[in-house]
Amino acid sequence: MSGPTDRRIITELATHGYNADREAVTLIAGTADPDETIARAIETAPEDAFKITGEHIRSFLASETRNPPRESDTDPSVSPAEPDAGATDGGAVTPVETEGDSPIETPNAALVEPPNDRVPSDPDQRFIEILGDITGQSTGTGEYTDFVTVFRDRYEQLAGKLRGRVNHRPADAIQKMPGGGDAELIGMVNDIRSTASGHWLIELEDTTGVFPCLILKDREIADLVSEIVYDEVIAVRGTLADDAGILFTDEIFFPDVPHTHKPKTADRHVQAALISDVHVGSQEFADGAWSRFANWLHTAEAQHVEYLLIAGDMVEGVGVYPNQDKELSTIDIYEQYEEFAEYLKEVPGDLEIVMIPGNHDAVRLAEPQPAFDEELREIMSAHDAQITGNPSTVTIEGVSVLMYHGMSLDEMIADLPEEKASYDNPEKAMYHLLKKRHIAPKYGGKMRIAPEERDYLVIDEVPDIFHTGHVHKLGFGTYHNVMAINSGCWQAQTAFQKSVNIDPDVGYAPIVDLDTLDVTARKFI
Ligand code: D5M
Ligand code: FE
Ligand code: ZN
Repeated sequence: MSGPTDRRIITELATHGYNADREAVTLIAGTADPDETIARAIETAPEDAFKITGEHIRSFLASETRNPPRESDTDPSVSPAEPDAGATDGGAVTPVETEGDSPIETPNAALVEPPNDRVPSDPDQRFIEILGDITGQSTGTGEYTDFVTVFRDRYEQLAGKLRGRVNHRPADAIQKMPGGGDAELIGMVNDIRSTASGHWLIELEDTTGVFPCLILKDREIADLVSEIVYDEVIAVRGTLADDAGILFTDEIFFPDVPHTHKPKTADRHVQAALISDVHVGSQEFADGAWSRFANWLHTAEAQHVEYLLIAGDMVEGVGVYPNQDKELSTIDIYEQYEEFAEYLKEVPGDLEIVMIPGNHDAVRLAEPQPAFDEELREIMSAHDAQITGNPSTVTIEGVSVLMYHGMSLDEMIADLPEEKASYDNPEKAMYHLLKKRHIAPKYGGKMRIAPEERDYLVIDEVPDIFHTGHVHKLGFGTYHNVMAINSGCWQAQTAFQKSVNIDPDVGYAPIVDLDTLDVTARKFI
C-alpha cells in the first residue's frame, strides 16, 4: 500500500545509497517482514547496482521461498480491483454526481478480463495541427525591459479585442478633458481598493498613464469588482467628475468570448480522452485506475477514442515542494519518465497522443513552458506522441483545443469569491480565464511568467475546447459555447493535499465527442 510503509522503504534504501523502482517497493512492502527483505535485497544486490529493481526482488524472493510476494497489482491484464490500495484507490465502482453537462459513466463493473476488441483506427482519417507552441522561440533574457515589452504586448493584444466595443481615449488625454463629460478608457488593472465609504477604486493604466475609476458599491456592476484581478486588461465607460480627476464608472467590459462563438466540430464520430496529472513516481500514483483506463481503451466501447490529450504533470518530479521526497516511490526524475513511458505503453498503439508539461515536469517552471527536451522525448518516444509547450492550441479534426496545465487556476480560485471559482467547480475558474482572454492574467503572486517579446499567454483565438488540469478536480461545462474541461488526476490525496483540504478526483477520464462536443466523464476507480 502506498503510504508510510513505502516511504520508510524508500528512505531505508536511500540511506544505503540505493534508489528503488515502484515494483520493488510494492514487492518489499508486501512481504511479511519488509525490514528483513530490505536487508536481504541490499545483501544480494549486484555490486555495481545503484537501484533496487522489482526484478531483483522477485528473483531473490523466488529463490528463498519464504515471504512470498503478493501478486503484482500493476499487471493490466488482471483484476480491476486493487488488492491493497486501501481507501485511496479501491475497487469500488461508484458513479458520483458532478456539475457537468453529461452523466458520469463507469466501465462495466464485472469487467475482469477486458475483451481487447478494439479495432485499430485508420490513421489516414486523422488530422491534427499544433499552434502557439513557444518551444524554441523563447527569447526572454529576464531583463526589466522584457517585462515592459511583454506587458505592452498584452495591452495591445487585449485592447484590440475591446476597441470595437468602446470609443476609448488614452489616459493622458482623459486627464486633460473637461469635467462632467463621458469618457471611455481601456487599461491594465494597476490597483483595486475600497474607499472609506465602501465604494471601489480601480486604477487603470495604459501606455500613456494611469486613471482612477470609481465603482459605487450599490451599482449592479459592483458585483463584477470581485472578479477583477491585477494586470488584466478591461475597458470602462462612465462620466468624469467635475474636476476630471476620476471616472464614475457605469459599465465594465472584459475582452471576453463573443456570445455568438460557434464551435467547430469534427466531420465524423471520433472521440478524445482528456486527462492530466498522472504523477508517476508518487507513492499515491493510482496505477490500478490507470490500468483500468488503459484496458478500457482496448475495448470496442472505446473504439472511437482516437486521441489522448495529456495536460501536464506526467510525473511527480523531484523537489517540487518541501518534503516531497518522503512521498516519492521513484526518486530519480528520469526513472519517473521511464516508468511513465511504460504506463503509456498500456494504452492502444493507434492512439494519437498530445502532451504538454506541467509544474511537476522537468522543464522550466515559468510560463509559457517549452515542451520536453530531446532526452525526455526519447524516453517517452513509444507512441510517437506530439510533444508541445504549455500552453498550446491543438486542432484535432477541425476542433481547436487550448491545452494549458492550469497553474493560474489556483490563483483565480484564491482571488475570486467561492461562487465564481472554487476547487469544486474548477471549470468556473476556467470561464474567467476565457472572459479575460488570458491564461494567467495576474502577474506576480505565485505564478511565474517568463518575459518574452510577445505575451504568448493571451488567448488570441477563441478555442472550441479549453482543457486544463493541475487542481486535480474534475469539472466541465460551457462558457459562451466553449467547452471547458478540467480533467482530474491519477494521484490519490497526498499528505500535503490533505493538510490543505484538497480532495482530488482520482481516476476519471473525460471523453469528448468531437462531432458534438458532448462530454462523458468515465470513472476508473
Ligand atoms: O497541484 C495539485 C493541487 O494542489 C493544485 O491545486 C495546487 C495544490 N498544491 C500542491 N502542492 C502545493 C503547495 N506546496 N503549495 C500550494 N499548493 C499546492 P500539483 O501541481 O499537482 O502539485
Ligand atoms: Fe498535478
Ligand atoms: Zn500541477
